[in-house]
Amino acid sequence: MATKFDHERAEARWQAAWDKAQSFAADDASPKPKTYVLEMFPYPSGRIHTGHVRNYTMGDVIARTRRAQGFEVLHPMGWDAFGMPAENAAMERGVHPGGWTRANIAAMRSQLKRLGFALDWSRELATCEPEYYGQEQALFLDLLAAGLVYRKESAVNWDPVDMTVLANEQVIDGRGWRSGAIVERRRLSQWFLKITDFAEDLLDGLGTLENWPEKVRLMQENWIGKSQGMRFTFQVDGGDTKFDVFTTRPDTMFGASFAALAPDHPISTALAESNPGLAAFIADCRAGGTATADIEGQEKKGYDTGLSVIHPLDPAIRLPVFVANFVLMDYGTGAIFGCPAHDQRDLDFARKYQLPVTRVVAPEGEAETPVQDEAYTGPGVLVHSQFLDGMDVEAGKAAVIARAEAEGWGTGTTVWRLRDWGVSRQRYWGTPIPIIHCDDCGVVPVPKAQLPVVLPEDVSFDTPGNPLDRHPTWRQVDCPTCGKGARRETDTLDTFVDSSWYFIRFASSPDDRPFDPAVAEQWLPVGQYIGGVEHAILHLLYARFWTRALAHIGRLNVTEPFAGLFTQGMVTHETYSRPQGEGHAPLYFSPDEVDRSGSGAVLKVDGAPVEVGRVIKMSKSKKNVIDPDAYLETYGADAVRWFVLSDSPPERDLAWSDAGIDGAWRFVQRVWRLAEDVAEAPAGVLDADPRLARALHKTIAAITADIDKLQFNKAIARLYELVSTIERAPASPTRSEAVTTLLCLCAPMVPHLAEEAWALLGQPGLIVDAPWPVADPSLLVDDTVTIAIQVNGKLKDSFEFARGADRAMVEAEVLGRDKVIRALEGRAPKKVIVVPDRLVNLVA
Ligand code: ANZ
Ligand code: ZN
Repeated sequence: MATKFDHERAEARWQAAWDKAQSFAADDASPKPKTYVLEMFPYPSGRIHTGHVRNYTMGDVIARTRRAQGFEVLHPMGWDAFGMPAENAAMERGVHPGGWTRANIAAMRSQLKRLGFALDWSRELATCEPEYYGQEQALFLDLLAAGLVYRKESAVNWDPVDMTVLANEQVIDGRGWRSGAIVERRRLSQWFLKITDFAEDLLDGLGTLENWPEKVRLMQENWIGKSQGMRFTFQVDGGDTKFDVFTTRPDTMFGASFAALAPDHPISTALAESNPGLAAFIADCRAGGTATADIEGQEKKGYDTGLSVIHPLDPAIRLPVFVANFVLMDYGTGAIFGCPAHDQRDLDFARKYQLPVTRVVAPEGEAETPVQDEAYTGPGVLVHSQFLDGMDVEAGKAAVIARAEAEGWGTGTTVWRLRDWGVSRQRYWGTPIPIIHCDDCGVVPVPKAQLPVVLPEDVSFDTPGNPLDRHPTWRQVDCPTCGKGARRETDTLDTFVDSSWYFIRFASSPDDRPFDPAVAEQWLPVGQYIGGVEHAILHLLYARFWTRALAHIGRLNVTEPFAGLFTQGMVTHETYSRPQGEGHAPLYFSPDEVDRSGSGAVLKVDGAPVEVGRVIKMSKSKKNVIDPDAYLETYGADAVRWFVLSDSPPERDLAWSDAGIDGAWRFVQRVWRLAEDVAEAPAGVLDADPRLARALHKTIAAITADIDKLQFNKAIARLYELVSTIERAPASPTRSEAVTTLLCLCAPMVPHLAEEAWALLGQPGLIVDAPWPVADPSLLVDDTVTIAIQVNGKLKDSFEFARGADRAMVEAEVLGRDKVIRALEGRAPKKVIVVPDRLVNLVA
C-alpha cells in the first residue's frame, strides 16, 4: 500500500494541531528549566528569502530539540520594522511607509507559518508599533535621567540639492544617491548614547563569552580598540601656541617629519580666518562623506600652515605643521605627529609633500635599509633614535613615556577606538525621540505620562527631507515645564536602538512598562542566538551595551544578553547571463528562466545557451535569487528545511541546488515508506535485533551531540545512515522501535512528516510532546564477537556480530551470505548447528 507522503495535507493538518494545542507557547510560570532560542528578527522587506529560511530552520531545530529534552523553550519572532527601505518605497511608489511595512509583515508571517516553525506567535512584536516604540521612549528617558544620553554637535552628510541629511549608505562615491550632488559635511546637534562609559566592561565581557565564535569576539575587540599610547604637547616655535597630539607609537618619535591638525581643529579654524588658501582647503575637506571608509580611501592631502613645532625630545629638531584631511577631529586629540617610515598614511603624505622618511625601527641588520612604498609596522630594534637606540619597540615606548612624564610634557594614556553612539536620524520612519525644545526651558524630556509620542500618519514624501519637520501641527506642543508653545524633537532613533532590547521585550511585555525584570530574568540571557555575521559588530555591541546600561540603572540583573552565538553562512547560487557587447554589463537571468536539465544551461524562452557564472551570494542585481515559495509548493516545507540543513556545515555558505532539494524530498519519502512498512509488517521472524539496537543507540548519542554543537549537516548524515540500516534490517520489534525513534530524531528537522508518521504508527499524542530519545549506555560500547561459518565442518567464512545475538538472527545472517549460498549451491542446509558467539556449522 505504498503511498506518497502528501506534504500539503500534512502541513495543514499538523500546523493546525500545534496551534490548537498551543504547543510552542512559552509558559513563564513553568516549573521546567527554561531556555531561550532566538534568531535575529527580520527586516520586513517583502518576502522571506533563502537566508531567512536557513537561519530560522537552524533555530527551529534547536528549539524543538530543547523542548523534547524537557526544557520550557522561548522561541519568539518579530519584526525589525523601522528603517529606510520603507521611506524609499514611499518616495518611489507613493505608498505610506506604515502600510507598506505592515503588508510586508503580513506576507512574511504567512510564509514563515508555512515553514512550520515552532514559534510562540503570541509574543510577536513589530518595532514600528507604538506599543513597542513607546516603551523604547520610556527607556530612552531613563537613560537620559541617568546621564547616559547627551547632545553634541556632530557631522552629518548633507545633500545640498535635496536639502536633506543622508545616511552613510545613501552616499555613493561621495554623491547623494538621488540627486547626484556632491555631499557636504555639516555639523548638527544630535543625540548620543554614552557607550564609551562601558568600553572597558564591554571588552572584559568578551572574555566570558565562551560560546561565541572566536572571530566575532575578535571583531568586537578590534572595534572597541583599546590602545595604549601617549599624549603630549607640541610647542609652536616662536609664540605661545601649543597643541596636544596622541600617538600609539611614542617609540617612533625620532622618525617624525611633520605634525598635522584636523581640518576642524580650533587652531586650523583660527588660522583660516586670515588665510583664504587654508580656508578653501578646509572647505574642500568638508565635502565628502563622514564614513571612515570614505576618509580612509581618500587621497591624503594637506596644507602647510607655515608654522613649525619643537621636537620635545630634541629641541634642535623642528617639524612643519600641516592641516591634513586624514586627521579626524573626534579621535584622540585631533592632531598627530607623522612618522612616514612606520605609518602608511604618513608615508603617502610624506611622498606627496617631499618630507623626509627616516627609518627608526629595523629588523636585525636592516638599520640602513630604506623604506620604499610600504611603511614598516613590524617588530625590531630602534635605530637613528639617540638614547633609544638598541631598545625594542616596547622598551622604547616605556622609555619615552617615562621621560615625558618626568619632564612634564606628556603622559601615558589609554585610548579607545570606540566612540559614543550617535542615535539621531533625520528621518520619519523611526522611533520619535521623546524630547521637547522650549525657548525658555531648553531641552525638556516628554513626561512619561504623555508617552508614547506617536508618529503622525498624515505625512508626505513628495519632497526630500524629514516629513516630521514640515508637518503642519505635529511639532507644535506645549512645554511640559512652563506651558508655553514649544517644539517637538523631529529626529528619530537609529533602528539599532530598536534591535538593542527586543529580546528583552519578547521575554516580558507588560502594557505599562518596557518589561518586568523578574519575568525577563527567568529567560535571559538568550541561550542560543543565531544570525548573520554582518551583525557581528554593531548590533551585538549595541545590544550588549543596552543590556549593561539597563543593569547599570538597576532595571535588569543581566549583563551579557546572548550567552551563545552562532553566525551562519550565506546561501549562494550560480548566475546566468549573456554578454551585451563591449562596454555593457551582461544581462542576467533568474534561475527560474533557465533550463539546467541538459549538459549546459539554456534560456527557457528561446532555447539558446546562457553563460553559467560562479556560485555567489544571492543578490537582486545578479538575479541569482531563489524564492522559497515555489519550492515549498512543489517539495513541501520538510524537504526545504531538510535541504538547508544538509548540504554544508552551517557556518559555511550553502549553494542552493535543485538536485539537493530533490534529494531532500526523496529522503522524506524514504522515511515515510519505512513508517508504512513497519505499520503494516507483522512482528517479524526475530524477537530482537541487537545489532540494529546498537546502531540506533549510537546514532541517538551522536545526533544529540551534533545538535548541541549546531552541526546539523553531520546529524543529517547520520540520519541517512540510520535510515539505510533500518531499511536493510529484517522485520523485528527492534526495527519497529527503531522507526519510532528515528521519527523522534528527525522531528526537529522534518516536523510535519514526523507527526504524520507518528500518527500512522498509532503513537499516542503529538510527536512534539514525545521526549527526546536517550541512548542506552550499555548499547554504546562495541560488543561484538567473530563467528566462524563451517559447511560440513570446513571453514568457509567468518563475520562480526553482536555478542549474545539471538540464534535466529545469526542463522538469518549466515544463510544470506554469498559464500554460504555458493557453498550450498543454492540449496537449504539439512541441519544448522549454532554454538553461541563462536560458530555455525551447516550440514549440507
Ligand atoms: C605617530 C605614529 C607613528 C603613529 C607610527 C602610528 C604609527 P590607532 O591604533 O587606530 O589608535 N592618529 C592619532 N590621532 C589621530 C586622528 N585624530 N586622526 C587620524 N589619525 C590619528 O591609531 C593611533 C595612531 O593614529 C596614532 O599613532 C596616530 O599616529 C594616528 F609609526 O602617532 B601615530
Ligand atoms: Zn518651557
